[in-house]
Amino acid sequence: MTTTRGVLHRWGPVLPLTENTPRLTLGEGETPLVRSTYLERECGLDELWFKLESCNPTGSFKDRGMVVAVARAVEEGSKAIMCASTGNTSASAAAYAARAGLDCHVLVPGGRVAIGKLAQAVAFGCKIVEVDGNFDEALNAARDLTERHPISLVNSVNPNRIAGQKTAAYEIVHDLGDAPDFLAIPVGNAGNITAYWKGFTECAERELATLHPRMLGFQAAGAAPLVHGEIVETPDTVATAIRIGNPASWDTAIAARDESHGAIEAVTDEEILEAYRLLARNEGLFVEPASAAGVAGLLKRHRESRTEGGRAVAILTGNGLKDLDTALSQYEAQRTQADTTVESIEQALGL
Ligand code: AN7
Repeated sequence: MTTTRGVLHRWGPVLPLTENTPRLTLGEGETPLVRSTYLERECGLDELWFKLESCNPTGSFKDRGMVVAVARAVEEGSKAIMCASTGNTSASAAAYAARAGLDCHVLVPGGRVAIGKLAQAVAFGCKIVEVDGNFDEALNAARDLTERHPISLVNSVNPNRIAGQKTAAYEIVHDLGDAPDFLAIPVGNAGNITAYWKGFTECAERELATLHPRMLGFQAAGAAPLVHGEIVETPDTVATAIRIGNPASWDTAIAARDESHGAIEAVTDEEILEAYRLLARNEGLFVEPASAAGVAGLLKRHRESRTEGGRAVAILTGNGLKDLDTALSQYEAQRTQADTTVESIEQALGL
């Protein structure tokens, strides 16, 4: 039996599909929208909801767009796909390529991809090239390579990716009964903020929603080109997923900010890691560092007395299991050893 879940099945009418597009799926989309029990107050909001994009098949939001991009590549007769990636795009591309029987080539910045994401790409059997450069340089190379060879580029410069990712906005509107007042989202290559704004705009046009959310995008302080209005040549942040200095969707991200009367702001690595710990410890939500940037931004705005209540949705873009090095470096102090006697364990636990 084939599954009846998935982005193409549920959102086909709003996607660029034809009757010949294979209905590819790994069960992506329809991710939970979960109300905050703690951070809502800390952020000065009437309601805070988390969209758990970490629940997608490869553990990040990338699957929503990748399923559309790969299905269209198959339809067009493509035999291979390529992407540059800070990790999650490569994991997703590799999974859907494996599913569809395509070759997959990924270019990643050497030494700067979280180990879980690399492990996924390895498991799905794609060809991985670790380039001696950052994401932006790898994306330039991928653009050149896919012009020279019959390989489909599946970065978010491919409009099918944006189309697939916009379905998350439709799901939020469906689940809440309207658009929220604010959408908090981490920003790297800026495809996702572009996609959500497209989705919310369409929902308003189709009269599924009565309002447009204010888009609040957050970049890491060491990789904040959209905040400063200039390319960052050597981006750096603990949130390696968003270590991007020259976002491909620059103009559409700025348009989303301005049309929605929103903002794109920077959060420091310390602020990101604080939100990362609070999400896990106080909400039971283990996300990767980049995914905590949106929540870090909401916390910061409240501390600076720049919030006004209302209903917000924070997009938790990727799973904490992807970046175990960061997790273990944050939590080491809570681990103790004991032998197997009750007394020893009581002592270790302080009982
Ligand atoms: C967890 O995988 O760019 O602003 O190559 O993995 O749409 O780029 C990942 C980005 C946020 C930023 N959260 O989204 C890649 C890549 C997580 C991410 C972002 C990414 P965009």
